[in-house]
Parts: sequence; structure tokens; C-alpha cells
Amino acid sequence: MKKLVLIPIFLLLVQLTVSAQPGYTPSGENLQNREWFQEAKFGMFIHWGIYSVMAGGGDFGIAEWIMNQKEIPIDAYENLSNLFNPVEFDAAEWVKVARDAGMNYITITSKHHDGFAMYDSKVSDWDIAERTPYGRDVLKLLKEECDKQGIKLFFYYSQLDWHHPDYYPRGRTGQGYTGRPESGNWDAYIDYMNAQLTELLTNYGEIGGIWFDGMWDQWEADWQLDETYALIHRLQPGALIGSNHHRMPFPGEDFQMFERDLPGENSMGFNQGGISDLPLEMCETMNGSWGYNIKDRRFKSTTQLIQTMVKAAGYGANFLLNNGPMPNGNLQPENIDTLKVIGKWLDKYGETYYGTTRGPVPPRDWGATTRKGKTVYVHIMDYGDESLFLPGLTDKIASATLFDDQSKIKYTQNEMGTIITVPFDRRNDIDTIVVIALK
Ligand code: JFZ
Repeated sequence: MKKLVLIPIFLLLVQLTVSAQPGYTPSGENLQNREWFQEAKFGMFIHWGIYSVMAGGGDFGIAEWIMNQKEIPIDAYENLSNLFNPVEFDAAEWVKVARDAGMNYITITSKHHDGFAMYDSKVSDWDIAERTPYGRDVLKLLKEECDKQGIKLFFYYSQLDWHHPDYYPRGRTGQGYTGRPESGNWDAYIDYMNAQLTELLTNYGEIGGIWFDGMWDQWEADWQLDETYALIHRLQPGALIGSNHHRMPFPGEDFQMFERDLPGENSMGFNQGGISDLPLEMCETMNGSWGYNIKDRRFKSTTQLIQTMVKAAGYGANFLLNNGPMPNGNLQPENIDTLKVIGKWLDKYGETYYGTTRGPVPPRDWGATTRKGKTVYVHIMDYGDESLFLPGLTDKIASATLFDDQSKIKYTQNEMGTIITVPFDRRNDIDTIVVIALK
């Protein structure tokens, strides 16, 4: 009884502190884009900023966080912008790499926690156009290419800001070392953020959506999400809003994201929320860093990345795979190689991935299932036995075949589920796929 009373009060409190966009009903366009998003499945995340010049500063776990981790004051940090001159940057090449990898959208940092706008912002001079020798609006260049090559562009936007004086009161990060006065006008900061978002939603044509990050810096703050979310949906009703706050989505958000964890898992320690009914997206790094870090050579194997991508699909979740381009404007060669392999895999096996929803059996250590209409794809990745039990798969089966060579796969069914038998000599190293056609 007590619980029943407590839960609504608790929810009410959460609603009061984070008011979000109450009564939000997504437009028809927005719902269509959610469907598009779920079919798009695979995207490229890009962390690129003046911090890329520091390349991690010789540390292992630092990249876009270097200002905060090394406590670099604003006046010193600002020098970095003078060194950011990505003369090798070729938007067409980036988009082509994404396309060839089988990706259907790109999500790029428009402003990370250092507050630096990677586009020509008129409400700030802390931006690429005014502070770097390069001087060009890379978001504009990228958007033009995305339009040409038929790929959608999303903007990552950090609500947390280590540079803006009005980001005050401060949260857990960007404290004293920055050299900002210990005062500021929070409402003015929110206005500034809304003005920048207005620029991003009006000067770049139709964009896929906004990928927010940084609320976790201070939960007590009055983020005024209601205004910001309503603004975005007014400017572009189809734009999808997501936020990396690691909680259940707030009203006004259109998709739910999971950082470096499969939905529902929490190996990183920050994915506390449950899984909502919204479209899902998991983001992942290629090594252990988001921004460029020369010391981080722990590149994940292509096998590992493909398996994670497929497991995410087993939850119905998109896979947003990160690149930390170099300060000269090139993507990291290791990342390009990896993406080529993933692209090849998708050329061959894409049918079992694109256009699927989560399968009847949730992802397990052995692998995952995906589904398209009356077809179930069983992805066996790591399983030490020849016979595999698929609990709950009781729909009558018309046929079971191995994707690789269309050979028949033995199965038996009872009221508990289905057992399929896949001999070891017919397995492949990455993902052995059994195609089950249901009656
Ligand atoms: C955030 C960013 O801080 C990071 O730089 C990167 O952009 C990633 C995709 O998103 O990661 C987080 C999110 C939450 C916390 C820390 C890092 N947190 O709750 O402490």
C-alpha cells in the first residue's frame, strides 16, 4: 500500500524539477521520422573540436574532457582555437566513409562541454568562424554533403558549458579553475542556449534532430526543458530530440539513448533508467575515447563491434558508432579500416539487420534475435554447444536455414520453445545466422 502512494509522489517531484515539455504530442512528421530512425539503424557519431588538437595530452582516458581534467583556465584554453586548422577536412570523404559503412545518419558535436561552437554562431564569438585560422563552418560543409549523399545530420549539443560565464551556478564540473567570476545569470545562459539551438535549427535546412548531453552535471538546475523542447519542435516538428541524461525519457523527447551499454545494461555505471517505448539508440566508441586520443590504442575488434551492433538490434536499438577525427581534418585511419569491414559485413548480412525489429528472444551472452515480419533471424555469436534453446519461440516454423549457404538447419519445437542445432563446422567467427521462417 505504502509503495502505491509513494511512487506517484516521487514521480510528481521528478516532474516538478524537470518539467520537460508537458502534454507533448509528436507531430505526424515526427512520428514518421521516428520510423525512419528505427529503419536507419546505424549512424556515425563524431566528436570533433579544438580539444582534438591536444590529442588526449598524453593521457589515456582524456580527449574532449581535457580542459576540465587538466584544469586548464579559459584564457589558456582559448589558445587552442588558434591551432585548429583542419586543412585536410573533406566533408564529402567523411560522408562517403559513413555511407560505405552502411550508416544512414551522422551525429556531430556542434558544441561540446568546452562551449566552443563548431559552426558560425552569431550569438557568440567563441566559435570556429571567428576563432580559428580555418574560419569555415564545418557543420554547413558537412550538411551540404549529407544532403548530396542522402544521409541525415543530427547535432550533438552540450547543455553543460565550461566556458560561458552565465553557466552559473556551476555543476559538478567546470568549477573554480576556469577563471570565471563566481556569479552569473542562469536565465541568460538558457536564452543563449536557445538562441544557438535556433541557429542550428534554422540555418542548416532540415536536420535529423538534437542529441543533448550534460544535464547530469547538475540535476538541481532549472533547465527549462519545456521551453527548449517546445522551441525545437516548433522550429522543426520533425526533428527528433534525445538526451544523454541516463534516465527514463522526459516528455518532449523522441528517442532514448544508452551510452556505451546495451539497453538495460549498466556496465559503465551511469545507465540507471529502464527501457522506454520510444525508439532506442546505443552509442559506442571505437577505442575507449570519444575525441581524438593518440595514446588510446585499445581499438575494439571489428568482430566485437559488429556483435554489439547486432545485439543492440536485438533490443530494437540503433547503433551510433563514434569517430574522433584528427585535428588536421582526417578521420583516424584505424577507424576507416574498421568501418570498411563493418560495411562489407552489412553488404552481405544487412537483410538480417536493416528493417528488423527486436526479435522474440532477448539478447543473451550467446547472441541475439532480430525479426522482420514472419522471419526471425537468430544470430549465434558465442555458443559452446551445437543445440540452442530459444525459449518462447512457439510459433510454428515453416523452415530453418543457415544464412551463409541456405542449408537446412535441424529444429524441434515444444510448448516451451524451439531448439535449433547448428553444427560447429557450419559456424562462422562473427555471427552465424539462422533464418527461421514462421508459418
Ligand atoms: C558524455 C560526454 O561527457 C562525453 O564527453 C561524450 O560526449 C559522451 C557521448 O557523452 O558522457 C558522459 C555522460 C554522463 C557522465 C559522464 C560522461 N556522467 O554522468 O558523469
